[in-house]
Amino acid sequence: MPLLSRLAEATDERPGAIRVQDRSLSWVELRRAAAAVADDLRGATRVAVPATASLETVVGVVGGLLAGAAVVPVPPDAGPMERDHILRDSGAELLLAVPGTREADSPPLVPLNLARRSDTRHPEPDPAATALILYTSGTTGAPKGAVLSRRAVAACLDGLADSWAWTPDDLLVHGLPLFHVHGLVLGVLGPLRVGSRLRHVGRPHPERYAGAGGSLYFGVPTIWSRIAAQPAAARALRGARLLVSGSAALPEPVFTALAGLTGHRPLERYGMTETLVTVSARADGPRRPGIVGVPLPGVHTRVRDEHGGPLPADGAAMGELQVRGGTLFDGYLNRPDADAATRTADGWFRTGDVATVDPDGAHRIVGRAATDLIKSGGYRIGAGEVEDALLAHPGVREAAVVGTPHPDLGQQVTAYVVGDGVTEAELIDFVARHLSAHKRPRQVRLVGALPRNAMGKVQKTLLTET
Ligand code: MCA
Ligand code: AMP
Repeated sequence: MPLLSRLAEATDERPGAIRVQDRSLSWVELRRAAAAVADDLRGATRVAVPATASLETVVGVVGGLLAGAAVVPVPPDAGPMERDHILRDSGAELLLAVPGTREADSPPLVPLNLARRSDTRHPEPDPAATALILYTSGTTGAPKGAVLSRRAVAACLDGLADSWAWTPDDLLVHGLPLFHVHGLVLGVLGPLRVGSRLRHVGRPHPERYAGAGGSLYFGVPTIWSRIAAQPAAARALRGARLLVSGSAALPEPVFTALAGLTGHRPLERYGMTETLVTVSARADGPRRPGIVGVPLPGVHTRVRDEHGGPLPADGAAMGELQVRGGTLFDGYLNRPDADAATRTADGWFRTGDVATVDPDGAHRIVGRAATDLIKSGGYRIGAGEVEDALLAHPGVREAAVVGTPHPDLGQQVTAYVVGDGVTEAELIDFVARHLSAHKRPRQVRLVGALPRNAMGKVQKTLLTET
């Protein structure tokens, strides 16, 4: 079934089906508003959308998809360095002008007016066409654009609908950012494909989740941990059907607290920007702390040792998780070198995550192979990108960035800096202005020297031991 065929055929005029904060559209209104955007985009192959948590973003993204363009969401707080990179690297020909769009150095703007309507029927693009280019951090350098086809997005959402028994009767609630797989693919395109209603609460504050009356809730572990810390908000979720956690490991104490307060054992699932969601617990299956479930329909996984040899599914042998199947991306835009590094000779994608598999097929993510990818609040942050941003400050001579444990965020970005007359606050602010604010170090430790080995390479493990 084509990616947006349910929306394209929609006749449901009931108000409030797709709501972001305090504004909403019916299914038919969304189809007609998005078709008006698509009319303006005809012929464009790549369109950038400033991805604020707003109804404009929903209409802009859907309009781009109806037009058959590849949509490039731009994080709304991306500093100039990151924004310019995304716009230039993606080759976006147009930028949808939602309120707050900055106009300097951007492709031509197309105004986005939610009041417009069109009944144009846009022809369905080839399923192999690109739906989204999502920028994601690697261990070094600027973020890379992961090219995701319409077919891959549809395969992932159909797999999740099956796994979670997600139906048009559901009301999905979340407050996730709309420039990543979690909030945008699962959290916006999911309801549109399944036919369920959506309520995006703007920011993921516990009281907003509590007041939303949903059946299906999405959150990253930081959000679930904050909800568990507010028992009244957590108890308000008792009427829900399914609480889903992903993007980072859900700590066992949070799992247990949520289960006690809400009466629901949270359901964990695992994914990556490059692979979409590949492994998930099932609504009708067991939900155990630390277990991210079983491969979605059409997805295959295997665990390999450091020499590429097979490891048994005995719940103990740890190795790199590798995946293949219909949800995988088509590659990194303009980066064949990076592509080659992530594929095995026999065509499997190397996730870089370390996993075990139980005899019954249940997967457990036990860590990451590389320490230079940090997960903070569910955001993936490359140490190298933050180091480059710090080194652009004239008072910074050397910088090494690591992830350190944080009770709320899972990991926090911690920077070790050798500098001349700089302060911690000044450097945190400097990074927040140049990159997305969530990439800023939460702590900067000013040191006299960085520990290096005989080759001159920074020994990051020694930093975190001090
Ligand atoms: C703070 N802010 C600043 C500064 N300090 N702005 C400028 N300069 C500064 N020095 C601002 C921020 O812009 C933000 O503004 C506000 O302060 C707080 O930001 P932050 O620190 O990020 O908030 P937080 O409360 O600590 O965030 C926790 C969070 C967030 C809500 C859990 O981390 C989050 O939304 N995480 C979700 C990540 C996610 O969706 N990941 C999915 C990728 P403002 O309030 O205006 O924003 S993973 C994925 O897609 C895969 C496939 C998967 O498996 O799901
Ligand atoms: P991103 O590309 O931002 O989606 O980040 C993907 C990474 O998030 C994966 O490679 C994992 O390291 C991590 N991740 C996602 N879901 C989970 C989960 N349920 N448990 C543990 N780690 C996860």
